[in-house]
Amino acid sequence: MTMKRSALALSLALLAAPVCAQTLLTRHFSADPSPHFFQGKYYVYATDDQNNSGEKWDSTSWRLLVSSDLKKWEDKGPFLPATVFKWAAAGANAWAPEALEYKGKYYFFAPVNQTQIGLAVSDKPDGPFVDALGKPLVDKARDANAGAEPIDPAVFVDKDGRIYMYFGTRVPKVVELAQDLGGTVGPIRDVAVSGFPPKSKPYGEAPFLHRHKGQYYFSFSTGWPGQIVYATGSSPLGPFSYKGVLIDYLKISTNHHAILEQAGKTLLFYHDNVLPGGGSHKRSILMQEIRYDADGNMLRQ
Ligand code: FUB
Repeated sequence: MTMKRSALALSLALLAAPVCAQTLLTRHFSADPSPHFFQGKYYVYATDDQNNSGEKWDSTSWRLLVSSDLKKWEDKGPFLPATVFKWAAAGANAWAPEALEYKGKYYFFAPVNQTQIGLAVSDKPDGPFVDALGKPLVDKARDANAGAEPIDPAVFVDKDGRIYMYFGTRVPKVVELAQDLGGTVGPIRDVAVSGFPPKSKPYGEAPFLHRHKGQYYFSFSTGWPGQIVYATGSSPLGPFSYKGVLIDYLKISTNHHAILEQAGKTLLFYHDNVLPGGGSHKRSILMQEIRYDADGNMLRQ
């Protein structure tokens, strides 16, 4: 596909943009960002759209981007193949990942083949990672209420130390994780969200949970295409009340974001179609600083 001059100008502007504007992290296609601050550096774990067929999300490895200052990003390329999980089907797709620093180790939550979520572990944020369990952490064929697609894991550690993993399409799911991360604890539950305005689609995918000033924010995509919307509540398990739109519809089929609060800043990471040759299967990761108003509403501008 030939790049239009306006798209080229946008891409170049994005690459040179300061932190408070939109920043493009890499010129390699990547999507579904999971941003973290580990050992004094920023790490973004991602779906590797650079190496998919362009027709499907069929890449088989995850991609890693690293920065010291949020301005210059090193693209470490595909850093972990889905074959790290011996139980995964041959050629299993590697989709939207998550990471967690926990008790001196680095954990990588990895949806494979839209049916299972694996857990890998490493002593360092950039690996090498090994399978932590020798079996899936969540398995559609094994676990009750795992939903249509156990994908898009997002992990939240609450102030009482309990660990929750959100995931799923069409119906948002949450399950508590064991304190040694050796498995799940209790049932997989549905997450209740109410108060959608009449024109909004319901929950689609890409759940994310964070806490700000004592309030829990549950944000997610409303589907294909979808908006990133957010809802708030007083417990990490919900119920949540719809509050508003964080990212409007994009001109591609998916919308997927994550929020990192670090050094007094709230950073929104997401993907869009901004590079030449881009599209629904060739996405690019962007970052933008956002803020809250006095009532705790999330503001993008
Ligand atoms: O990248 C594959 C899938 O597209 C993700 O799992 C979804 O969240 C959507 O972004």
